[in-house]
Amino acid sequence: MLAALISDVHLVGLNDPTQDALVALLDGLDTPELVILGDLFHFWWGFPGVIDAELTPTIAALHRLQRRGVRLRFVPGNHDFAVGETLRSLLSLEVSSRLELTWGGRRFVLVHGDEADTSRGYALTRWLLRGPIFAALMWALGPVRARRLGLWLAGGSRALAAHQPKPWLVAAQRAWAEAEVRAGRADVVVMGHSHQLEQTRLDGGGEYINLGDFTHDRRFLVVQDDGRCELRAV
Ligand SMILES: [Mn+2]
Repeated sequence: MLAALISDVHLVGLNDPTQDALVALLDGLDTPELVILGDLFHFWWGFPGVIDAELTPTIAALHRLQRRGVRLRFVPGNHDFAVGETLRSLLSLEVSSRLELTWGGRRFVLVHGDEADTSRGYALTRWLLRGPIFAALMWALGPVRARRLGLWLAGGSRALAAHQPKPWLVAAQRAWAEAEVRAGRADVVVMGHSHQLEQTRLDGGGEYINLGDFTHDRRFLVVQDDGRCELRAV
């Protein structure tokens, strides 16, 4: 096995059984690489040197992985886009919004998946949340109140439980993957974000995989030595 991939865990806190499941998965992982494709955290705004106490089991588990020699990479999602620097300083992992890797002779393009959402409303939200005004607000609030506001904006854990994949987004993501394959940039495109678990053979020999929603599906992807991809249950 060459790598494990996971996304959309949407960790909330210590009382979240998803965090226990994730830590168990990480501690049992026997791949040389782990790639996290965003929204590992339901909301975390990174403040230098500050670890969100509610998320310490996950950080500790990632640290144990790293000590075992597992290479970690993180593609930020739309819920944890501001935590890359903090993770990088805590874990010295690679942070990138798009990864292009070759495993077993197959070329992989790895993204969070919100780049497929070209709707106006999303573009505006993304622009606002990633802009200097929201950042200034977060800094003014400090870690505790930033967490409270962020989780409220993210919809809390109850909204997450009721979350249904949007059919138009699922279609847009598949089309985005097809375009990458058609342009000759990828043999396999993997993403998350829509929470719609999927593994599809594309016309022209490509493959599209969506990692779904770890909260419900409890799946992760394993890339075998020959580049074959296998969605596994925890
Ligand atoms: Mn997302």
